[in-house]
Amino acid sequence: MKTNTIILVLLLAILAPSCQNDDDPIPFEPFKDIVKIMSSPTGLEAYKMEVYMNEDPFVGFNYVYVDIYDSISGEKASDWEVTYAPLMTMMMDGNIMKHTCPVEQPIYDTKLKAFSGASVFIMPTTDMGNWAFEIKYKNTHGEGSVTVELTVVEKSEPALLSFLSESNPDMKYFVALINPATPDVGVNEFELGIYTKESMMSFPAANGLTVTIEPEMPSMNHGSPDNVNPTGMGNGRYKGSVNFTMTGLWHVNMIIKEGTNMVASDKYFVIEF
Ligand SMILES: [Cu+2]
Repeated sequence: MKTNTIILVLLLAILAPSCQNDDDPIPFEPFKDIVKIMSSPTGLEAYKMEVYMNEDPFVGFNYVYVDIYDSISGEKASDWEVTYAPLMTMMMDGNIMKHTCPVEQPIYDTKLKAFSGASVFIMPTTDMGNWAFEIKYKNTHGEGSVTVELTVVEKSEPALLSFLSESNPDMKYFVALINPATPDVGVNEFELGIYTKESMMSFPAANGLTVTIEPEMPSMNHGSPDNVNPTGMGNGRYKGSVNFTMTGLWHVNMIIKEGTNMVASDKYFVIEF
């Protein structure tokens, strides 16, 4: 009996490589190199939750995908209400302090067949502070949450800039580089996420800003033609394009204004490929 089962499983694996196994009944593979962060029962009936990211969590804009499905029938919980609540607990001057970070609340993506949102981690995990990523869910049967501890690392070239507005020193801004995620020679999509800090628990998206970009190759003292300034798309996102005429180390200089007020005139992302 057991041998038959093993043979059957092997046969299924050979005949249908994408066939599901008991451990992972609904493979979620929207991207090639996606990272599975965790898998957990939700506590509601047979529903299981799986959390995925494009790469290990880093300081900057991280897409976070949540797949919730009935582990018996395979049915997706597409109509559930899902919210993300990241929280850092850190020691500061001998006191315990808690804060969140900018978040794009997830919506169900019918193409991915999973909830898709984002978390903009503003600090790395250290000995003095750690991130707990809580995923709250609600459906007609009840509600609850699953929390996953995340180790957030700083990238070698920062993917997030934080600074005070040049015209308003009470206003803190966070600018995340979303794209190009994989830069290449030629025209690349250039996308930013811009947020402010209202309080330790509120980091709203900053819409209505004017962003001007100018790429520069500092080692060779040249720029590039045909760049398109990013324009607001809502949710604090700004999309344009940047033209890298050769490989190497580039600075993408930015001027950010709110109306006539200067927010930043000397900030840039370093992109090397
Ligand atoms: Cu912190």
